Amino acid sequence: MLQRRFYVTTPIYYVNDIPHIGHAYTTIAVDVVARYKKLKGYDVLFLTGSDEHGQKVEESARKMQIKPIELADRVVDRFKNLWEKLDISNSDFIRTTERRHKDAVICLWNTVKSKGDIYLGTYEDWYCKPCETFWTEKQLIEESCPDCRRPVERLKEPSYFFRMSRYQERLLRHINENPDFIQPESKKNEIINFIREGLRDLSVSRTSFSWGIPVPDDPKHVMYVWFDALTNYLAAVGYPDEMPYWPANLHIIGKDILRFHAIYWPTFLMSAGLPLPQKIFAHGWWTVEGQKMSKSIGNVIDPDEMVNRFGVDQFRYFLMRGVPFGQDGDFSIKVFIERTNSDLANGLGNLLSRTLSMIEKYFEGKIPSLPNGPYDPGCPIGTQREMQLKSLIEENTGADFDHFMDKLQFSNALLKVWDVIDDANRCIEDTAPWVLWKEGKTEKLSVTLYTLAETLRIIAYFLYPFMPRSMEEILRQLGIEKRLADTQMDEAIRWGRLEEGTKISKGSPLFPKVDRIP
Ligand code: ME8
Repeated sequence: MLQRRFYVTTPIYYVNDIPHIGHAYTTIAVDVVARYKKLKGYDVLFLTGSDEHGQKVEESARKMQIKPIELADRVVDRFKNLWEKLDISNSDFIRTTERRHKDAVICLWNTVKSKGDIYLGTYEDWYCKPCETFWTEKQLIEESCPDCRRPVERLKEPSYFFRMSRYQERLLRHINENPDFIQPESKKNEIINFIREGLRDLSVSRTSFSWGIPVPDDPKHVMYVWFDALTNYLAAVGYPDEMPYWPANLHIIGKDILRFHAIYWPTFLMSAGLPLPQKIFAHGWWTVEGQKMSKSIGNVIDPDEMVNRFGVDQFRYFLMRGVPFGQDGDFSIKVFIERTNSDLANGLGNLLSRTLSMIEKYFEGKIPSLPNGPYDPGCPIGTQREMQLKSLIEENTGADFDHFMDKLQFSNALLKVWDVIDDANRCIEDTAPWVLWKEGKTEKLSVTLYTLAETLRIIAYFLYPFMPRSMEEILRQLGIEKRLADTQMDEAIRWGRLEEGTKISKGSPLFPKVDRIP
């Protein structure tokens, strides 16, 4: 059977900044989606990469007295190392300085030009160098860039233009006819309003610097970085050759770059006669302890350091659970530690260690058997409490969980799983296995512990996209050899798959409690 494909991307990151929490956030979110879709049986292509051209990179390199490509090489190494450290499962990493990318960009340019959509004119407007963006007088805020509030400069130069205005009505129609195309809803409305104000033709070349892809037949011009950068999504899937993975199912980006993805990109694609991506999702921004994150304030959160201090899954979990995806949020170490302790150390970690300790103590470290009919309402040994937990897991990990994952409501999906974890911990209190042991009620005790162990096994599948390393470890401690990464979940999560007699292998605590800031 042909596997269903799923193509998901991160933005490609600029190489004149070092990786921070913003980069980690987008990339972890895409990793969660990619791992989830893979568990669901999709053939997933997960693309990330680096955006290496442009005036900013050229200038940063000049200041450092190195070539732009040397700067890019260094920063790309840092990104790649970080992705490894964060257990990012990308299938490809595209660099805009690679041949395959440049060829694709040139081809897209020529195609758009052949449609009559590129012409030579003169550009004059306000330009924000740090954002690589032109602004009209009207858009400026207090004479500064409306995005970053830094000073802008007046630029006038010959420039090629893309006839974006031609696509205004078609784009609006597409957005209206495809309600999921731009998400979340509030961001979609911003884009609709922006388009309604009128799309101007877009300047797509520069003559004021040279670090970029030269315009075919007019090498004084290099292409505008966004024309260059956006094309990465096509280049990686083989454009202009056959592209089985195109159109992309999902571009996840930060809210600051939605306009480029939801207006420029679709109009380029329309001009080239290519199908549009299915969904563009813009996530919110993190502030840090209530303040904007910035190098000058010195409050930039370094993901590398977070992993060293607290652990990779603790960091991944917090970013996905802390704030509803799509909204802005505040990053505070105090809240991070509180959540790590409550949800991971006391919640999930405790459930695992208590369950496995009791299996060690009462059943010589082997998964106990299930007597006949333990989950029938009339079971003579009385297992209503265990039945209740089993029903909850079936309810909470069914359609609702999938719905939340498909809508990228990660924190809601996690809440569903935590309902089960909390109930499982309560089930231990309610059934008091230590009393059953003392009273010699072994049959009943085996139902309780089987139910808890099976709950843990199933939970591991649902949390795997978020915390892959720890969930592999849970399965290992439960004595299961198969790796989650190689499994499809729909079959595996059926209740009762955990085999009686499996030898468990308890390890050290999965999520140690954080007593103080390390
Ligand atoms: O924009 N909180 O690259 P970039 C959350 N090269 N997210 C944040 C953040 C914060 N405080 N700060 C930054 C580019 N981000 C282009 C993309 S794609 C064809 C080209 C996010 O390195 C930001 O929203 O500036 C963006 O998604 C990414 O980190 C930074 O991308």
